[in-house]
Amino acid sequence: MDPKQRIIELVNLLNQYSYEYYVDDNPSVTDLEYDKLLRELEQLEKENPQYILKNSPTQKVGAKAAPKFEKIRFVKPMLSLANAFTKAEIEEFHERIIKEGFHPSYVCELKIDGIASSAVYEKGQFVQGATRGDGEEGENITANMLTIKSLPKTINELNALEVRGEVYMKKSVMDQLNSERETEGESLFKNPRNAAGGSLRQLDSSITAQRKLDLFVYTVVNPEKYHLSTQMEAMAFLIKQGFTVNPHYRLCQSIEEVWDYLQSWKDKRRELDYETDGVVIKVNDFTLQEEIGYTIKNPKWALAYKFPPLEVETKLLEIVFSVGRTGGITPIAILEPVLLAGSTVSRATLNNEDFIKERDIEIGDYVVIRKAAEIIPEVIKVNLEKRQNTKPFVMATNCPQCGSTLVRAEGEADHYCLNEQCPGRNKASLIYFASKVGMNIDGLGEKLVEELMNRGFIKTITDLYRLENHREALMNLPGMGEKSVNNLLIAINNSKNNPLAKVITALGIRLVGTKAAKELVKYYPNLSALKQARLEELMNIKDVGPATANSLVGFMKQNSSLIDELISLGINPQETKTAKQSDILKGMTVVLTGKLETMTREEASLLVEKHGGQTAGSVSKKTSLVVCGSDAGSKKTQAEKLNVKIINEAEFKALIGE
Ligand code: 3BA
Repeated sequence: MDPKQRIIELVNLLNQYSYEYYVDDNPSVTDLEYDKLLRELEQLEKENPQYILKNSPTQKVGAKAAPKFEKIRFVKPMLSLANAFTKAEIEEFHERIIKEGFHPSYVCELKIDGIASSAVYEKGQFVQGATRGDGEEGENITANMLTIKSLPKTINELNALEVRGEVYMKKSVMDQLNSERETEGESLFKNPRNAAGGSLRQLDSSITAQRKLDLFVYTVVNPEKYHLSTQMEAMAFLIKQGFTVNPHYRLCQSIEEVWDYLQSWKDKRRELDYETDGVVIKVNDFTLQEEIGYTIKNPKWALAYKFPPLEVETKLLEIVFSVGRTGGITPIAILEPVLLAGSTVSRATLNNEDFIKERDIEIGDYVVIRKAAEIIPEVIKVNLEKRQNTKPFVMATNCPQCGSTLVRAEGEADHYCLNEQCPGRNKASLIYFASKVGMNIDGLGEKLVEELMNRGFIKTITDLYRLENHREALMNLPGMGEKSVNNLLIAINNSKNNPLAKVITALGIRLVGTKAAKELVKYYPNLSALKQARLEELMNIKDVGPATANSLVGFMKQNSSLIDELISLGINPQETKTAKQSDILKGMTVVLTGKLETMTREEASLLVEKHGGQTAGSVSKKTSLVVCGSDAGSKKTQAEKLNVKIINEAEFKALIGE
């Protein structure tokens, strides 16, 4: 291709990727791929300097900052790091320094895969937080940084101080959030870096607070002001001020020692509870750093060594379709088995039809798969250079399990099987029902559910509680002795004692996960009550939006006899802490106003309904009662004028017997 054309193409691609990376926190290519293209561009520009474009990524530091936050111009720009992938590149880096007559010692630090950020202190107080943005201008995220527990809000140093480091999310925290998000039907975080970036760029900092972010600090800006002359001293100073620095930094006297350090972390890094993508190597002495100097973008005294990624290429043999409990269809890649991050992988998700089409993936292609933290492996892209004799992908038109026609609603990415009796859906529902988030039935995993279904012992969840009748036959199943059958039946029987919230979750109602179930049991003491829940009632509950309310009501209507059957089989937990129900407000119209202390307005209005009343938004002659919280305004005045009875929150609670 003509170099001018290719340069334009590369600049556009790289700019798009860096936007995805910095702004969306949702990169579509790997760092490795990005770096490869960047090197190609650098080479072409070197050979054809007349074609260097103004917006080329080689001409600026990083990408543009996102628009939502106030911009902050850094006093000293936040530079970026030159990358190295091989031992030769590390030796080259060292040689260049030696050639200029320097003989440095190096500090090695684990490279935390997070979001580079800055924190400014004045008179010992944290006053400003910012992300790196494009390195010249960052985003003001002070409110969000305040939610980070490991960021000290006050320090002993009273001179103005700016420190820089990496905001990150622990792997364990992301896994916890993802398992919650999964049960709530929300999209999952791809990796801790995306999760940290997305959480840090929330306009509502109460959301950031829920994400439990952390921070490792590694830079003191203007260290001479604090009489610091080396990186080792700077780290000690940071620790003394109460910052968290990553504890695994090490002073190395030679480049061989640096290499040993890198090797020692290559595998060990998997055991850490945070993601690292490499090691940063820095000249220890600050005076020496300045003498070695900078390029436009990078300090010449530092280098980022990147670990080999947790991604591999393998052949896509076939695409099959799996059916989820809500009927969602997921294309699954059947792969030539490969070792990835310590385990053999032969299946990976392809998410949905568009995902495959956008990436131009065909059957027989070589594809790159990735395992991010604990999530199921995912196909991320195709290697078109190796394409040979492939077959195009065709989306299924019928359910692979029951054959019914699949539908894809407008604006949705997923195809659905709508057959309530679909054995595939039933199987997925049963597996979910027995799983840890559901009824937590020990010993009843995917394999056994499948076996029991195939042999006709169970069709739906209620059949589990009748397995007792097949005790003898079960003992004849391959691999099942008397003891394991006993244990299974005991575990199934014990599951009847699960609290109501777990039973609700186990039902696998779309959008009703652990969180919503816990909310629901506050108002509905048992399954029968939940069966009769009304749409308007449900929509008043915190964490239950209109879509969830609709899904729940729809489920109860469709599965009315299933619920009755569960109850008659003894799965009928009672919630004792549920709000009471009465007719005490029957026929009354209640207006709520002002700020309530022990409940939200929504919860109060739900209580009114539970006790037979209805709520209204404004006070009129028809109003029976006004409940006034603090700072009540015009509604209280209006009530006084119309002589409507006014009570406070405590009186309201006494009235309904709470
Ligand atoms: N050290 C990232 N840059 C780092 C100060 C220099 C630097 C990093 C580092 C430039 C890490 C580039 C963005 C930036 C502060 C500029 C580290 C890590 N050192 N340990 C040498 O753990 N990810 N990143 N951050 N200034």
